[in-house]
Formats: sequence, C-alpha cells, structure tokens
Amino acid sequence: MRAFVSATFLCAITGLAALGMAGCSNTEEITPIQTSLDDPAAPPRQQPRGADERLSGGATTVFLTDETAFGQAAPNVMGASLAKHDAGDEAFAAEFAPRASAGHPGGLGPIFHNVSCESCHVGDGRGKPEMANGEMNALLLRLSTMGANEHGELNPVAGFGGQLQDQAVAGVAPEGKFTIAYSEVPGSFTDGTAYSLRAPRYNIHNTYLPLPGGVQVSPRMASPVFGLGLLEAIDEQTILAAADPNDRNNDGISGKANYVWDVKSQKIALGRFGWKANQPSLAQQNAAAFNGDMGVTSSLFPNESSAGQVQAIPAHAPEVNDETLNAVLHYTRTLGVPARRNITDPAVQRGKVVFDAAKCNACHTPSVRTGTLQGVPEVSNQNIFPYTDMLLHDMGEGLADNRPDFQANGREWRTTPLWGLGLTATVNKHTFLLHDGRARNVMEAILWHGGESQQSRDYVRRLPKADRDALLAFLGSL
Ligand code: HEC
Ligand code: HEC
Ligand SMILES: [Ca+2]
Ligand SMILES: [Ca+2]
Ligand SMILES: [Ca+2]
Repeated sequence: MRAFVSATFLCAITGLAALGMAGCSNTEEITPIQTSLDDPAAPPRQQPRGADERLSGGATTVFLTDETAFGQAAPNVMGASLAKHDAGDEAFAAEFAPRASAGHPGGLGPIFHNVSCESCHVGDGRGKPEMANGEMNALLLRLSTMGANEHGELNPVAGFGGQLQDQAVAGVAPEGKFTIAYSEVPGSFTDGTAYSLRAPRYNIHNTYLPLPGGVQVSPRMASPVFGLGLLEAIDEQTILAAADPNDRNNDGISGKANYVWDVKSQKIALGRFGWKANQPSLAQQNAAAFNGDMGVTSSLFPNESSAGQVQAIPAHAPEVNDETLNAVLHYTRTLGVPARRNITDPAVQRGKVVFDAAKCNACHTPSVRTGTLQGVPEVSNQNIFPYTDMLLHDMGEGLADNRPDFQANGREWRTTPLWGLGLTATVNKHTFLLHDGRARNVMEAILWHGGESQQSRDYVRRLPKADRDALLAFLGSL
C-alpha cells in the first residue's frame, strides 16, 4: 500500500520553507552541535542544518498513523523500484510450507521458528515474547559455546548450531522448546512513586538431544524492519566518527563498533543490524533469517540450518532464488519511516529538553545525513532522525545476556533506533520493548538502562512526574 501524502506535499501545506526551515529540500549544510549540555569536550555530532525533524525518514517519510504505518513503501519509491518493492512485500508476507503449493513457496524446515518473515515482524514492526498461539516464535534464542572461529564467529553448540529452532515439519523433532519465568524487581522513583520491573529467566526443555553444559543463550525479539535502508546508507566513517571505545572524552559513554563476518565478501565488516549489530548488511541479515528462522536455504546460505543435526539433508538447490532474495532486500531497504506527530505540543517540546538533559541523545543520536547506498537513490543523501548512533554500549548487568557476539561483549547492545516508537501500540497492539521484550512499556525500558546509560536512568528516576510524563510524550511523538 502506498502512502497518500508525499513529503513535498506536506511541505507545501505547512509552509515550512516560508518559516525559514528549509527541511523540505535536503540541504548539504551541516552545523556541529554539542553531544551534551554540560560537556564541551564531547565529540561534535553533525546535525544537518534546517533538517525538518518531522520528516523522520527525510524524503522516505510516510504520513499514516494507523496499523499500516510501518508497512508503507517510501513515497519516493516509484516505477520499477516500486514493482520490486511489491514483489519483496509478497515474499515477506508469504507463508512458506515444506513443499510448494498454491500461494505457499516451498522449503520450510525441517526445523524452523516461524513460517513467514511477517509472522515475526508483525506489520513490519516487532513481535512479542509470547505470540497469540502461546508459542515463543517471535522470540528466538541464540546459542553458543565458549570460543570463536578465526572470523570471530562464536562456536556453535554441537547438535544445536547457533540458534534453538523450536518448530519442525511433520516427522521431525524440534530442537527444543523454552519457557520464560519472570520475577518482579521492585523499585521507586525519587519522589516515592513505586514501579516494578520484570526480569526474565529462560528454561529450555524437551530438547531432542541433551543440551551440553556451558551453553550461552541470548534471547532476541523480532525488531521493526522499516527505515533500514537509510541505516544501511549511513557512511561507515559517520558511524565510526562517533565511536569512543575508550571513553577518551570521559563522559561515561563509550560507543564501540562491532566487526562481523561478511559471508559474501569473505571479509570482516562493520556490523549494523541485529540487537548486537551482529550482521553487516541487510542482504546477509535477510538470507540468515530465511535460513535460521524459516529453514529456507539460498545461494548465500546453501546448507539447511539442521545440517548435521536432526537428520541428514541431501544436497539440494537453494530454496529461495536470488531474484526473490533481491526483491526482499529491496523491500527491507525501501519501507518508509513514519513522520513525527504532535511536535508543537508543549509536553512534547518539554520532553525533548528532558531527553537531551538526561543525555539520552549521547547514544540515541537524533539525526544524521545518509551517504549513498548503491542502486537505492531513494534512501541516499537523506536527512534522517533515527535516534541511534548504530554503536554498541555497555548496558549493565541487568540487561546482560553474558553471550558475546563478534566484538560485542555480554553486556553490550546496539543503540536501538527510536523512530516510530510511539506507533508501536497502534501497529503491534503491545508495547513490549528491549531485546527480549521484558519491558512492558517505555518507562520500564528506560528504567532497565544501566552501565553507560546508568546516569541517564538515574536522571529520570530523580525527575518529578510532570517531567517524566513530558519525556514519555516526546518519545510517543517519535
Ligand atoms: C522467528 C521470528 C523471525 C522470523 C521468521 C524472521 N525474523 Fe527477522 N528478526 C528476528 C529477530 C529475533 C531479529 C533480531 C536478530 C538478532 O539480533 O540477532 C530479527 C532481525 C531482522 C532484521 C534486522 C533489524 C534491525 O533493526 O537490525 C531484518 C532486516 C530482518 N530480521 C528481516 C527478516 C526477513 C527478511 C525475514 C524473512 C526471510 C525475517 N526477518 C524472518 C526474528 C524473525
Ligand atoms: C549509553 C547509551 C544509551 C543511553 C545514554 C540511553 N540509551 Fe536507550 N538504549 C540503548 C541501548 C543499547 C538500547 C538497547 C538495549 C536492549 O534492548 O537491551 C536502548 C533501548 C532503549 C529503548 C527501547 C527501544 C526498543 O525498541 O526496544 C528506549 C525506549 C530507550 N532506549 C530510551 C532511552 C531514553 C529515554 C534515554 C535517556 C533517559 C536513553 N534511552 C538513554 C542505549 C542508550
Ligand atoms: Ca528447507
Ligand atoms: Ca539450531
Ligand atoms: Ca565518551
């Protein structure tokens, strides 16, 4: 489905240009801004001058606010590009089956998590810890044992590989099932208002083989998939310029890049996607999802995820062809980003000041200008507002999975983009947040922040209720 209102049209009706906010055309000018209010030594972040913060995705911004808000082709995607996006859309939604039949591409399994991309990335948004059918199939468990190979890739668990597939086709045993037990952790704001956070514990059971000892487990929720082409289009140097792995400026924030294995180029590459920036590109992320999450092989990952495990799979042709893979790639690159809402609301404006004062912006970098993504002019050279630096941060013991992932250690996670956050409830009918969906709402997500972000969390805990509400109003407008 297309967005109804184009960015240019929005500019025309709001007359932003007349107000001197040249946000309607992407300008080349940039002004350095301070990272934080009281730390002049912080590395300068580049904010595109005159970029209109309402247009979260630049010219890819869409203006729908209903449950289809995350699933729109960017309005500047047209012609052959749109046809390819639509083909990718179809494959993203298609329910795979073990054997192809009308409307169902074949290749599912033998072991898998779910039958389509969309069944986890509901409405191109996020899954939730437990789906309606009671299964955990939008939350997956990554597995590893100690040590890594020469590329930095973690050692798989014998008989289980790098992921616990909890579904299987008829006649095959799933690798195992798991349940989550939550314990409530009470706390309170400085003003005395009580809150409670829920800490998850995972219990893997019914495994088809005994699970060896010493297995490291990392739970991961299906994350939103819009705006990702823009994130892929950010120049590597732009991301690296904000990294400060040894915290040389002493602000307590030490963003670090992940370096991961790029299967196609057979080289180490900057990690961008996944909760620990564990995938270098959308092409590889998508093909890995087909393989690991659905049991569907491709030219990039020709071996079944069950190879050497459940049953011997004879060599076979890739189950999803390159044309479909390329269409899905284009789809995940060209979904538009929802526009900001209510930005003139006084609470939203107050909340933005609080967001900066709490130094949320030290990691959730509001804006950046994309570089060039070859073959995708729609996402290239855009002023965008993703609220992420794309870097890894130590988030403390509370959020730690204690499982490294390439250069990321067991406490580090990639700063989650916050664009579209306020539409989560509308699109996904829930507000479970963070890498494992443990936070039941935005405030709980903030209260889980520790490690490098402890100072931000403590700042929020000390705020009076009106300012906490303002912060939530601001985040709700993203
Ligand atoms: C079983 C549920 C599930 C299925 C099915 C699934 N995904 Fe995902 N997806 C996830 C999870 C979980 C993550 C986070 C992975 C990680 O951090 O390692 C993710 C991450 C992604 C990301 C990166 C998002 C980001 O912000 O970094 C993309 C892109 C993606 N998936 C695309 C796809 C495509 C395309 C398909 C279908 C071929 C698919 N997914 C199928 C669960 C799923
Ligand atoms: C040190 C860097 C850092 C700072 C500072 C920081 N965050 Fe985060 N934020 C992260 C990382 C990393 C995650 C992902 C953590 C996870 O999923 O376990 C995250 C996750 C979130 C999420 C959940 C998003 C989602 O989709 O699941 C919200 C909401 C959020 N942050 C808001 C804030 C606010 C508001 C502040 C300021 C009070 C803040 N953050 C300060 C790094 C930071
Ligand atoms: Ca298969
Ligand atoms: Ca497995
Ligand atoms: Ca620093």
